[in-house]
Amino acid sequence: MAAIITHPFLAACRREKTSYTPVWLMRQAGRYMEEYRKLRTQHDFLELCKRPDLAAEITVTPVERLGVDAAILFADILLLLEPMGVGLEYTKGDGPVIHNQVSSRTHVEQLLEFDPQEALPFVFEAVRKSCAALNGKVPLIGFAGAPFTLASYLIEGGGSRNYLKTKRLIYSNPGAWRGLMERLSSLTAKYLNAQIAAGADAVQLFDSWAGCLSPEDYERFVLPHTHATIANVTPGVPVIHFSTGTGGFLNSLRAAGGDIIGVDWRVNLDAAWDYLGHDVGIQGNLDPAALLAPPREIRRRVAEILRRAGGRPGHIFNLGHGVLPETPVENVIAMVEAVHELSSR
Ligand code: 1CP
Repeated sequence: MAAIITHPFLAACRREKTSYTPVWLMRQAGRYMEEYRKLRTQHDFLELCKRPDLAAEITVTPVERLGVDAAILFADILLLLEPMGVGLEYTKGDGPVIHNQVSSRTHVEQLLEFDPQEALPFVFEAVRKSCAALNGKVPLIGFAGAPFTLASYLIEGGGSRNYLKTKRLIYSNPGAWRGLMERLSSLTAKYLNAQIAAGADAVQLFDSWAGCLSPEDYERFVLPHTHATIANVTPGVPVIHFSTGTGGFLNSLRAAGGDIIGVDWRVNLDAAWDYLGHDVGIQGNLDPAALLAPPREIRRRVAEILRRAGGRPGHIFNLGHGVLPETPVENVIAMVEAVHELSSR
């Protein structure tokens, strides 16, 4: 246990000095990895999520293969939506689909109530199995979707380009929107706390699509609900609050909470950190596409981000979004090595 407490990832979450900058990658367990693609030929995605033995294996493999400083649970943000009775499906090539979309207050009221602990036992078993397999080598990050990003999937029925259905509901039916966000906010906090109770050492909240909003809309319609989620996370457990495309309202992301704010590559890391204030940590922010470049160029870009972080405590190196399926695994390894080597102090 002592090894975990002093691990660089958790020290960085607390903005303590570390001997090098810790690094992990969003989607480090995914399709760019041969081991994962092989498992996927035998099992569909939801089956992998619901088999704790396989989910734990997928969680641990990248830690061994890449030398990263944290593991992230293999699961998906949309698993929490399935017990609401909305009909979740992962279709080949097209990503996730929600069959019964939400477009009115009646729909919000029809969403089934449940306790995450009882409805998603396989997630918590995967956390326990992952922790056992990691055996204190690196911490385990649990995660959930933030209320806005989850709501957008419920309303759009999948990914979206412009989030028009979501915005229409916000603008034309603010009561239904508030009801939906309150439900998602309390559910998400319970879900994260159950992952923590099962052994997760830190949690990340993914607000992947918040960047489609104006600063004013984020502040009025999202911030209070994300704030409520984060405020209800078990005290003392680090929270990473991640989003993309939100460089124009990082102050509001900060106000919503989190020990570490995750930023993408559309903003320079030093400018983002100045904007956030140096009394909060930062995670990021290499463009995932940079991992398609030759290793020498990857190293140059890693050095540039470390220079912008300025050796200040509280930087966790990551991509600005998930690893792309086209990424060569050797390039990921080169990135992790470059971060460790160039940040050693
Ligand atoms: O094998 C496959 O075809 C499934 C691909 C896949 C994988 C590997 C999906 C479907 N989800 C995942 C795992 C996953 N999802 C993890 C595992 C841990 C890791 O290694 O990081 C995590 C943290 C997520 C989180 C997630 N799911 C997010 C937030 C992060 C992000 O990328 O912004 C989102 C938006 C989802 C929804 C989702 N699930 C799957 C896909 C392809 C998507 C995105 C679809 C879209 O663009 O709307």
